[in-house]
Amino acid sequence: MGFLEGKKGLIYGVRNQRSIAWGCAQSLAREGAELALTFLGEREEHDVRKLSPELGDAVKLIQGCDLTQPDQVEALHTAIKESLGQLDFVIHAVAFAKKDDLSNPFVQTSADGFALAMNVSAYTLVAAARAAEPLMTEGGSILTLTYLGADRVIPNYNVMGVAKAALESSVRYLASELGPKKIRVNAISAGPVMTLSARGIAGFTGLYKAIADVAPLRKATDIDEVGDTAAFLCSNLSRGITGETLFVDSGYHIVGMVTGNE
Ligand code: IMJ
Repeated sequence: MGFLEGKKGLIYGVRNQRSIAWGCAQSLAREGAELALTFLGEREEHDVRKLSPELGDAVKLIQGCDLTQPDQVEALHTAIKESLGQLDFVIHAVAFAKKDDLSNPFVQTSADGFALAMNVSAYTLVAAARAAEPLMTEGGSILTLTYLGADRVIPNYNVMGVAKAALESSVRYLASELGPKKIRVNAISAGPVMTLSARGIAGFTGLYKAIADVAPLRKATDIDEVGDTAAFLCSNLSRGITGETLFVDSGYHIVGMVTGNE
């Protein structure tokens, strides 16, 4: 019997089979959880509906939801109440910045580009938590995805780094407020993964390969590694952990200097 048997959760951010959210969905389904999945547009709906049968009968609801649209968030939670009844966990794997803002110098970031990245990549966690709270009647676990670029300067990450810093801080404020209701809020800081969100980023392939040379575990991060940690953080096994950012990155973030003799 899986350690998430009887648990019900919502996952935002499955785009295709490479998505980190898909790695999470697979691990959670394997451990016995029932799931609701969301999609953004028509192309995404097609892909999510094609993928979900791979999870057997774990997926109970697939519905469109743009987290920046309050009416869509409300409609989603009405549907979840009908199909799942309650929520034990929510996984937020959502981010967006304008492509130009991930290649131009950071100092050139426009007010619009800054606000867009913040709204989609950080504020949507607050919106997701607010909507989920009334359905988390027996406590719950809220999880988001972040990246080292929140703390350190990573080439081209730019405004996304600022948004991820806001996201990680939001995790702490939400954890503090929702803790008394036995709702935990945490983040996984994943190492670079070859997803749609990473492809086409200038210099990404070089950076991705470099990780395998210098990270303590000498390998790039896979979505199943992130998924298994997500399953742990969504389960009772992690009941003492909240407000935390947990790195799933082969240990890359502890490395202080690389000499070339590794
Ligand atoms: C993204 C940009 C620059 C460097 C990057 C990344 N590195 C990594 C990523 C080193 C690992 C991927 N990442 C952690 C992200 O959070 C990506 C967010 C993202 C990606 C895109 C690409 C397409 C687009 N907008 C985007 N917005 C956010 O138009």
